[in-house]
Amino acid sequence: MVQKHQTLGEFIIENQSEFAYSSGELSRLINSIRLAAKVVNHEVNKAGLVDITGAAGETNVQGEDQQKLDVYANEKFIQTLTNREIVCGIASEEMEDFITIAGSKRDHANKYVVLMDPLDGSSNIDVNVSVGTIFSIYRRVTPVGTPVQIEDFLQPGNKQVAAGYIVYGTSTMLVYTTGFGVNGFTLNPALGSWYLSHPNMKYPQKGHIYSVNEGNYVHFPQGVKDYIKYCQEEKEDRPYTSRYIGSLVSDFHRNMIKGGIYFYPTSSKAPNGKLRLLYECNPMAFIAEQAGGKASDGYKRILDIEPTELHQRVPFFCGSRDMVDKAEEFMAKY
Ligand code: AHM
Ligand code: MG
Repeated sequence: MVQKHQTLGEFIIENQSEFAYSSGELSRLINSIRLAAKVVNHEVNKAGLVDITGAAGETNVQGEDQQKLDVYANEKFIQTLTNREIVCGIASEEMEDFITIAGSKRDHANKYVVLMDPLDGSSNIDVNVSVGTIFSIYRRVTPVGTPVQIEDFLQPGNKQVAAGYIVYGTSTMLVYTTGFGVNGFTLNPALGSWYLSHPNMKYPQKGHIYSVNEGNYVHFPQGVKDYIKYCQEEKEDRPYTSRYIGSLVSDFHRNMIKGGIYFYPTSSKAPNGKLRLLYECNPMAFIAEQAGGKASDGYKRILDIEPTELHQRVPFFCGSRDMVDKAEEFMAKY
């Protein structure tokens, strides 16, 4: 039974036993993420003021360097996770290489690694449109007590122990899964508390929204072109509605609630697609499956892809099960 006005803190304590290897460490890790998210949210909400205090990359009136929001978000998440001594390594879309966190005792005793896209939807940052943060958590595969290695990060998505996103939208929400369904929490900015507003989120099996950057149409493979034409055809419950924000987190969030498909396919300009497997596709795929949806590269399950490099890109089709099935059907024809 969902308690009225349950906070994220209460929810974490109540559900701790469900977490894999429940030593409380993963709970503390989620706690740190919710803290960093609040700090970043505060800064994102002030983003419009940058215009009057000096643009990113410039010096403001106090003589301080203005930071780009994505760099700021990256620093805040890393700082929070490092200070609280919870993880042994972090990889981020913002950094070329992963970082190793030895801890103050320098014993590399922590067992989780975090991979993240600290501020996704970069083209929307300066124009007051929703952006998001995406995170993905794995248990390390190398022995505790030694520095993390690249193989701790290059694990297939099906090994994730938790994943989530924060959407900085009309309200700020944190949505996450530890493999026992998906729950969404809304921030009350006055109190700084997250409340369980969307318990047990589920994709409608069938949706009516398709989200893709159609400006790239001429560069898409034939299967994608045909699927787009199918979405636009006047037949049965079609044409579908087209909605594309250009922030994966926001497009995904809307589609999960209303029913829809998001896709960023390969194109002649981007032969592997644009989105990153480790920071964007795997966490979103884990959440999608936990919400009864589906995530594919057009042919096979995203979560089963064996990663070969940190910044690997893959085509991404994600959303209501029936819609992703249909898109795969079109892809399989070529
Ligand atoms: P980013 O990590 O540089 O922000 O890129 C990822 C974003 C997604 O959030 C979004 O869905 C997509 O890129 C939009 O790309 P495009 O402008 O090519 O449609
Ligand atoms: Mg991104």
